[in-house]
Amino acid sequence: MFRLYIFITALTTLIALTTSISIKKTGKNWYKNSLVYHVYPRSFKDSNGDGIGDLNGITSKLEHIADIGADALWLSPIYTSPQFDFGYDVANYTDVDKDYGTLADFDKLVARAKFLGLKVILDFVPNHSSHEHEWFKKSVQRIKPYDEYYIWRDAKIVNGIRKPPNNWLSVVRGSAWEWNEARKQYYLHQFNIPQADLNYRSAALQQEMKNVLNFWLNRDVDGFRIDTISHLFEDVRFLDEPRRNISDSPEDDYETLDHIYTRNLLEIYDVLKSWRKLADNHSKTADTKIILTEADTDFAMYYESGSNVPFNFMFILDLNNKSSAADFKRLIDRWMNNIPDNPAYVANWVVGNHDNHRAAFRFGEKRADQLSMLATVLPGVSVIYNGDEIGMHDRNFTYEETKDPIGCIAGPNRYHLKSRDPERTPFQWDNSTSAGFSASNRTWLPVNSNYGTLNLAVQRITAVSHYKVFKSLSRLKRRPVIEQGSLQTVLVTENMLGIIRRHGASVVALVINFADTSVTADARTWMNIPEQLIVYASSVHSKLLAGSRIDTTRITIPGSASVVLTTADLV
Ligand SMILES: *[C@@H]1O[C@H](CO)[C@@H](O)[C@H](O)[C@H]1NC(C)=O
Ligand SMILES: *[C@@H]1O[C@H](CO)[C@@H](O)[C@H](O)[C@H]1NC(C)=O
Ligand SMILES: *[C@@H]1O[C@H](CO)[C@@H](O)[C@H](O)[C@H]1NC(C)=O
Ligand SMILES: *[C@@H]1O[C@H](CO)[C@@H](O)[C@H](O)[C@H]1NC(C)=O
Ligand SMILES: *[C@@H]1O[C@H](CO)[C@@H](O)[C@H](O)[C@H]1NC(C)=O
Ligand SMILES: *[C@@H]1O[C@H](CO)[C@@H](O)[C@H](O)[C@H]1NC(C)=O
Ligand SMILES: *[C@@H]1O[C@H](CO)[C@@H](O)[C@H](O)[C@H]1NC(C)=O
Ligand SMILES: CC(=O)N[C@H]1CO[C@H](CO)[C@@H](O)[C@@H]1O
Repeated sequence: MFRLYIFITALTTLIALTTSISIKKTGKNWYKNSLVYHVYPRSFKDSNGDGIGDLNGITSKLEHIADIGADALWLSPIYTSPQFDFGYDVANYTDVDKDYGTLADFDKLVARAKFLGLKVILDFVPNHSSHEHEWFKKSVQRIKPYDEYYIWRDAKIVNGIRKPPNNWLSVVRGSAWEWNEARKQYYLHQFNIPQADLNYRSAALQQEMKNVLNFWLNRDVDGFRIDTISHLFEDVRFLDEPRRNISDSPEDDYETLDHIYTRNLLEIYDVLKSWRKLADNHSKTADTKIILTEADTDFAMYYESGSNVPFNFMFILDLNNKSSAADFKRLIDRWMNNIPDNPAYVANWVVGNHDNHRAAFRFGEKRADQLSMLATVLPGVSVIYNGDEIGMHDRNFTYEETKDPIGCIAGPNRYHLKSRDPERTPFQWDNSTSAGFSASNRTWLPVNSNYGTLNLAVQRITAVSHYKVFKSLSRLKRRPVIEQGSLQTVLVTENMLGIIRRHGASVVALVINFADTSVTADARTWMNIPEQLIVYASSVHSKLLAGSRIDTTRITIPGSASVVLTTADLV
């Protein structure tokens, strides 16, 4: 359980014996083969018994993050916020919300993370601020330069009735415009009403956001994940967006419009480039500051504008438990082939996040390990959502229990289609009160009732567990065969996908059975791998024992199982 590496002094070796310390990756290329662990602070660990996760809680569990082999943790927003949208409505970009602690707690977290060899990445929410932000209050009063920090437009008067300036819809449903009586104008909110869109056509606002990035970089953070950057700019003509022919959605649903004037405008790339420059300014002599971006199109442009990780959401958005082996192969090949030819650009694979159902829900319990295997065996950056390393499940919510504003707004008949609460329940550390998440038995979201048997403590002492599979995968990821090896994707049979990495004489072969029943095939021939390989890791329900030898000319993979085979040098 201890991962001991390069320690120079006897003292640090002693500390390492009792602590899980990652091999610290340093230099310009540190991120290229990294494992990024996404922490949802509200649900990770509560240190003060108020039922809400906090920074000191995260600090107390950093060893777990180092233990599973992560290189970096990315924190969902911790900034001051009325928590209408749980931190995605920022009221002060340079302070920590009282729910989560203080700036001093943050500094302690960073110091401890650095000690453990972990990098710290913050969420940056540039698309909008809370309407409780000082800037918004000053903007309402037309105080310069704040008057231009948000998108304000006059009403359109139709037959004497005040109407929003155009037909734009909010992502959560309904008009994207909200009337402000004090300023006598509408302001734009592409998300919820309390989340006012910032105006990036204001130079003063752009400088303000740079100050925010500098503030955190000066506190030693290693980079940012930039939230829904595709919504940063709107077309200045403010024309109506065309309707799409969608019959089964309410007419004020976001999906009913074609968002040609509000999404993915080219100006985004200039802002991103300016943030890249700023970040590079802080890493002239240090490790690269990483920028991860959430965007839905044209990821080549994001690479070229300075994003190290334009999130690849294929496992979440494009593939599901009905997808075939061929679907996976096609999409993996497409992504790899579309990365612009530049050694600075590496692939990335997102297994899950706080906005989507968990991997174990999307693909089913038996296939929960499969995505972690793909994300770690494929080249590049793996992005894991907290809890996926132990195969946590979604929790089923009633409408009355629902907290996520998107779920609440959708109403009792549709909340289950929109709410993100199911994947945000507290982390299941052990079988004590509230799964060890909190000393209180009243937590901000209920703990999943399966925590007595599904928790980290039990998986640490069980011979075969998601935790152990995950840990062995992250160990493998650090080997040259994953870091530098070649990649080949093969359809072994209609239902069997093979991913092969080779480096010198080392071979890693991930074999996935997409059928519900077992499949036997000649993997040796189709994948061109050695006749004898060793089971390095296998999905929890597969019954293929790690360490056993496999004859690849007649390999049998149980239904829905996946297995990582390697040459003996890698075991
Ligand atoms: C944000 O919080 C910091 C630290 O508490 C404070 O100094 C600053 O004035 C606040 N900024 C705004 C815009 O409210
Ligand atoms: C929407 O449907 C109408 C009538 O069925 C059709 O004329 C129009 O071309 C369709 N628009 C799109 C964008 O498909
Ligand atoms: C980079 O740093 C220098 C000196 O610290 C500063 O003058 C310059 O404005 C910075 N550039 C950016 C893009 O932040
Ligand atoms: C497939 O996923 C859906 C949800 O996306 C789920 O309802 C269904 O149970 C899953 N099927 C299996 C076999 O896991
Ligand atoms: C989840 O809850 C809803 C509403 O209470 C119920 O209709 C549904 O059957 C439940 N699903 C599962 C998998 O328990
Ligand atoms: C709780 O977990 C501990 C080990 O972490 C185990 O010894 C104990 O039996 C478990 N209790 C129950 C009720 O499952
Ligand atoms: C929660 O804790 C309180 C106080 O310790 C206790 O009285 C109560 O029975 C507990 N409730 C549950 C559901 O465990
Ligand atoms: C709109 C927004 O808030 N962008 C991020 C930007 O805001 C939404 C709200 O979640 C967040 O969910 C997004 O993640």
